[in-house]
Amino acid sequence: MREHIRKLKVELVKRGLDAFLALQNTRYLAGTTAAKAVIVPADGAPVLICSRLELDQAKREGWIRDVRAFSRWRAPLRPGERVSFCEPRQLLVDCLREFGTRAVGYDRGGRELVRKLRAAHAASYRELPELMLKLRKIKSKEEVTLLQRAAKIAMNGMRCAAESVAVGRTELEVAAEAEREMRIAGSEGTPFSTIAASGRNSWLPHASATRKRLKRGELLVIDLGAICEGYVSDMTRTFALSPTKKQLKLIEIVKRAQTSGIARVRDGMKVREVDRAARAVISRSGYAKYCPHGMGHGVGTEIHEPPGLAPDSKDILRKGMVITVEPGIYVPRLGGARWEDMVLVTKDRRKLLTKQP
Ligand SMILES: [Mn+2]
Repeated sequence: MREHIRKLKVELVKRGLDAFLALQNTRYLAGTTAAKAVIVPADGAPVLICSRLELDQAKREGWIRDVRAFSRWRAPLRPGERVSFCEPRQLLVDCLREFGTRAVGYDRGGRELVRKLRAAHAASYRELPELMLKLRKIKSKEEVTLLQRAAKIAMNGMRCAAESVAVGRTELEVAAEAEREMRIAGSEGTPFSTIAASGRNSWLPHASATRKRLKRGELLVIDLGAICEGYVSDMTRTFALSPTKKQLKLIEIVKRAQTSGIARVRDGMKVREVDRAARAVISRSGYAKYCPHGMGHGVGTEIHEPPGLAPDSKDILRKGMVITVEPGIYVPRLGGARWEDMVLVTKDRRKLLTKQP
């Protein structure tokens, strides 16, 4: 995915910057979690900065060839091991000087560091938190493949969770069954704490699993995801244990809302139209006041990425975006219900990466 660096270089030239300092989007640019920082010159080869501890990992996993390691203290080195004994900041300054940079962009979180860099290397530094997010919104073929793999694993996890749902089991047991399956299927971890929220927990949209046992007459929201080479998936289903008609109705509404939202997903569509279409179904059924969140979000190396699906979204869906559509209704005492799938925007419409069972 060296094309991530190519894409960034194009943006740098457009904005008249001669380098970008990434402190947050390091995995996206370098292909490894070992990078502490990545410097991408508009013209020239990128540099990966890492601690000595992670030098081998950075070289093995990443695609950036120029890897520079730091160690804050002096220590004996292995034959051939090249390490600068200094603060990481010093390595950054050396690189910026080497490139002769005069206009540097950087991503979120670098303010304090940049204040110090500025004192050591005079240049104009511009915080550009949106730049990397903008690049990340459109997924490459390779990224889609990884997201698809993560999505498939999530579907398997969900199937296992569904099979383990029974009165008397704890939420944690159900979550564990799903996670075990996903681990064995190749997931590197979970992008968030697996949610298995039953009864009174089900109407808390972000409750995670507890030791609470599942009981009759409860709704159970299971929200889970997998990670494949850093790319994550996200999927939610709602189960019912001897439900009332009203509870079943709740599930039916979120499913219908989701179908309505997904039907709007295509290249060129306003993101807020997808939100509106899903939300309208909930409003028509009288549950608008129990619907506190957006109808979905982008997914990539992070679980929540732009574009966010909300009534005030400014984004337009573009081919290559991967989003979730996840209407939810949370009614105290009755129960919570949410239905979530991942959708890829394609040239002609859409493709579901997770599917309705
Ligand atoms: Mn989600």
